[in-house]
Parts: sequence; C-alpha cells; structure tokens
Amino acid sequence: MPDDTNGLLGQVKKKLLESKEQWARDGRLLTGASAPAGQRLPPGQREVKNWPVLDLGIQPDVPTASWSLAVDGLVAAPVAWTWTDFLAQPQATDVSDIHCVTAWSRYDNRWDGVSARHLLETVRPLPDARFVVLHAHDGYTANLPLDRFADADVMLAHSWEGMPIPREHGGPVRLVVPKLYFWKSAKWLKRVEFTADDRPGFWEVRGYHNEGDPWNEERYG
Ligand SMILES: Nc1nc2c(c(=O)[nH]1)N[C@H]1C(S)=C(S)[C@@H](COP(=O)(O)O)O[C@H]1N2
Ligand SMILES: [Mo]
Repeated sequence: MPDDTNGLLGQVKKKLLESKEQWARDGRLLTGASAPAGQRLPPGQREVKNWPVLDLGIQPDVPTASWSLAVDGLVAAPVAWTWTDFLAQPQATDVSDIHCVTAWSRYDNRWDGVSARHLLETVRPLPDARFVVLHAHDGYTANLPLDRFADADVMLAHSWEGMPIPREHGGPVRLVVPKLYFWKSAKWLKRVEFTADDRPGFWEVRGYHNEGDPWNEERYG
C-alpha cells in the first residue's frame, strides 16, 4: 500500500473527493442550530440503523500476522506492538454513538480493544507533546489535540459488537473517538505519532474543520 500522498491521490475516487470538497466550500449540511443540553443527536444529524462505509476507495487487507502498531514521536517510551502484544494489553469495552459529518449518526456501538488512556500510560508523552497524528494503511491521516485523544472513551478497537471489526470498517484495528465527527476515527490504524505542532490530516487540509466537534457543528473549516 503506498504511503505517499501522491500515490494515494492517484487512487482515491476522484468524484467523491471533489464533491466533498465542494460541500466544504458550500458549507453544506450546516444548520446553524445548536443542540439543547441533554439531547443525544447533535445538530443537523439523523439517526440511522445501518452502518455506512466511508473511505477513499481503498480498503487495505492487513492480516493480523503482519499487523503492527507504532506509537512514537514525543513520547518517553515508544512501542511497536505486534498483534500478540496488542492483545496482551489490558482490554477495555466502551459503548458509544457515531456521528459522521455526512449527517448520519449510529447509536450504541460496542467497541472492544485497548483504551487510549492505557496507551498513554504506556508510552508517556513528553511535556512538549500536544497533538496526535493518526496514520493509516491507506495513506489516510487525521489529527487531534492530545487532550481529545486522552478522553476516557477513546479506543484502539479491534472488535465491534463482539466480532472482529470487518475490513471495510477498518479492521484489524481502528481508532474510535466518539466525541468528534467520525472522520477523526482512523481506520486500518498503523501508527500513532505524538507531536508538538498540529498537523492537519487528510480531510482537514481539504476543507473539513480542524477540531470536528459535532456538538458545535464543526463540519467545515
Ligand atoms: N484510514 C481511513 N480512516 C478513515 C477514513 C478513510 O478514508 N481512511 N474515512 C473516515 C471517515 S470520513 C469516516 S465517516 C469514517 C467511516 O468509518 P466507517 O466506514 O466504518 O463507517 O472513517 C474515517 N476513517
Ligand atoms: Mo465521514
């Protein structure tokens, strides 16, 4: 799988990209409403019962036997976990809602995996580390502030509803960041990098909002 942006761009579904960039320019789906306190559905979202698949048109096949996860950058103790190492970490479960910027939300998804908090305790980010860059096997990246990554509900998930996450949804391991739009939840995760500076990711440099908080309807930048 090519890692460089050029190789990736050569393969993405050009139409999808163009229409999403146009949406970003138009501010499409922005309702201007804000959610009343205690409301479950963020502004401008609708609940779906199915689980749509969204990606760049590449769904990398990453066998667990060759899977590994690098966690590096500004950390005291970088790790490179094999699949066996990953499963040997304390296992966590969290049930959360998905909010996609394309306006669908899916309630009550049960994720099993390793919590971001456990990862942070293991690698110990240095004082300068303020941001996290997620790198995926399809060349996708997403950025988020360290304090968002450190939320109690953030998971490096290997299972959904008790089953291994299917390849199209980012298995063997994807990130899940329930409090941000789902584009921050990188599928086919291969590297978690801690940085001092913010490095906008794939969609963030193409018109999506840098923070992506659904409760503030931060769809486009
Ligand atoms: N590696 C990777 N992760 C990704 C994407 C992608 O294209 N590649 N798309 C993002 C977007 S825009 C969304 S909405 C969700 C979709 O996840 P799903 O296909 O499991 O619903 O994955 C996010 N993570
Ligand atoms: Mo998305």
